[in-house]
Amino acid sequence: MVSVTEKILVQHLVEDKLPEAGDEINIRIDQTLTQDATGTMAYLEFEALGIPKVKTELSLSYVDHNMLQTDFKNADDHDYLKSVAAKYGVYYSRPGNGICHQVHLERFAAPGKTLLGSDSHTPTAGGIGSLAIGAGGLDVALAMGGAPFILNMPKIVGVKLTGKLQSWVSAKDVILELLKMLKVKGGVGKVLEYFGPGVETLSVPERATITNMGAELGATSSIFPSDEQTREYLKTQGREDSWKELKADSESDFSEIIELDLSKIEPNVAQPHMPDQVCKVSELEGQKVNQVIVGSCTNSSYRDLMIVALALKGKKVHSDVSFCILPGSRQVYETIARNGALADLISAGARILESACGPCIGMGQAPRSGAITVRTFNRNFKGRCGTQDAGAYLVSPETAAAIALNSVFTDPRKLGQTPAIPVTDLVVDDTMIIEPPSDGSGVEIIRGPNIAPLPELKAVEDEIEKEVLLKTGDNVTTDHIMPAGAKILPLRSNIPAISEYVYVNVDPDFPKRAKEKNGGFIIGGENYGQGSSREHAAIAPLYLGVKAVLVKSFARIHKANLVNWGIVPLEFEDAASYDKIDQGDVLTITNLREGIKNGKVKISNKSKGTEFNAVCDLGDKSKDILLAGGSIMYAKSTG
Ligand code: MIC
Ligand code: SF4
Repeated sequence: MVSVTEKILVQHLVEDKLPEAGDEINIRIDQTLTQDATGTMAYLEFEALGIPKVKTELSLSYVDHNMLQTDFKNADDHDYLKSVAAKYGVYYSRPGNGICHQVHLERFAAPGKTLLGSDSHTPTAGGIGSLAIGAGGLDVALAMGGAPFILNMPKIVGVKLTGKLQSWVSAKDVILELLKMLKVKGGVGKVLEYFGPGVETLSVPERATITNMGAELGATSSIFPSDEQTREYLKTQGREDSWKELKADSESDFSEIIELDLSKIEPNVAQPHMPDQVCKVSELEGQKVNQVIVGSCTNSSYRDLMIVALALKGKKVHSDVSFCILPGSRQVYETIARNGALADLISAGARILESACGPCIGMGQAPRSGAITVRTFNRNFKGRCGTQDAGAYLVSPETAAAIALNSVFTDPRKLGQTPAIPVTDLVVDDTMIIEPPSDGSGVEIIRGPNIAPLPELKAVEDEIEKEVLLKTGDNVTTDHIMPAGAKILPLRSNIPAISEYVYVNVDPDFPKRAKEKNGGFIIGGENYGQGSSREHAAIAPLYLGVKAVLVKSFARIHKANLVNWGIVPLEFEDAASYDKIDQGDVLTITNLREGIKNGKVKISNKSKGTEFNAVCDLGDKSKDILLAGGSIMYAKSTG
């Protein structure tokens, strides 16, 4: 036992022996978090479990995504979340208190704890030495009910950091460098554990920027050791008592080691439309930019906003740029308001938005047609910003500041001497977090008219003969499958309504066709379902009748979501079979249940007169869950 990851796992494993990479494992979850866009579904599911109170050490419900209140829907959902939290013993972080990952890092995350969150960027808390994993809402609901979380034992990859970052280069450039090396599926089935002498040069918020974007690598989680930097951070939060030291014993047992010399890293930028399309900022030097936004769970800490404020102090944002700022939490917001940095930002011409996800999830600030928009966020998938033909780029706060001043891509090292970030007392005030009553049984749950029942769930059928409804390529994201944005997100608690938007930006006829054909198959390439944890990318296709998804490979969370909702996840045994299927082909599967149990399914392509095999690569418990028709059906059948 050597790594931090293994040390935490050993303390939380339900099994009594340390598993091999790839084995199905069950881990106890200490803390859970939900956010509003996935939370409404997660709490509806929790209610369906019939458990009177959460069984975790700590569960939190954050409201940060569905913040624009253009009609009653989002506000109704906020009240549902508030009442359901009080009833079941969940802390409720009110709208305006900040982005779940930022607030959780500040106020609750702790070294050595396991955290499961219904958001793919939950590993942000790995910056403080917590083993934090993103999952679908149903998995989080089950964990709140005290069930262990099932996952395949990841490989533990060591990332050895040496050296020290240059001036104007920051943590975002580090993770972009890794994305350039490993690409968006490079972390699948792995935990990235950081170690080495470079670690102590990074503060906890900087580490959290790196672990946050491990999600873009597809990693199960990312984690830093807990050291003096961690203790220092916890002290600023008045939580030093949560500190304990956690470090890897030796580097010899990592399954693989990646070395990164921090001093060699230059300012990086991810180009449209994938976070791994990384080049140096200097390579784009001089190209025109229309919009710059600083914020999101990746880059909105006190440190990040201060560096921007200091870079802009006494200067003006270029007149061709729309420049927005979103402080990651009310703590950050109030601290920069009190120390004057907010005034410097306002004076420079920044548009200040509330502490929330906002433009990161297309909830406002969509750029103009054909715009070049530069953001400190983590995802730049096509159309995610709300404007289909905009080109979205991802950068560090330093680079964002340099571009805002010049309206063209600018290497921030041209900004001159790096300003020192003043050490300020952070404003610690938890009054926007509502503690649940010790007995919530009398609390009445408030339900708006936008809350619709879950779709009908059925055990997996033994024979399926259906059409291929859609054939997609590699790296399809959950934003493709189930888009977000200001118009669609308010429908997250209404599956029939949201299902009308499945795949609309890829093929606007998909929902209509799926219903007309009475359901069918989806064919995909590598890394299918990467990105968000949204289980709506499984539930809404299920509602439209999708029975199985057949791909070259899956992203972890989406595959688990398919199982949880009884859609069969299949992978081509021979990737070449992918080329021999077309949209509209009729596929037949007989003995599907037996095939799932054996892990191998024979499929006939009736239209082409061919046959091929697919693999159903799941652990035994996951197979039982799938066969039952998903986790809810499984929970009912096992009492
Ligand atoms: C995202 O960044 O895509 C989201 C919105 O935070 C999602 C969750 C969701 O779809 O609600 C995520 O990353 O899991
Ligand atoms: Fe919110 Fe964006 Fe972070 Fe998702 S990635 S949690 S939308 S800030």
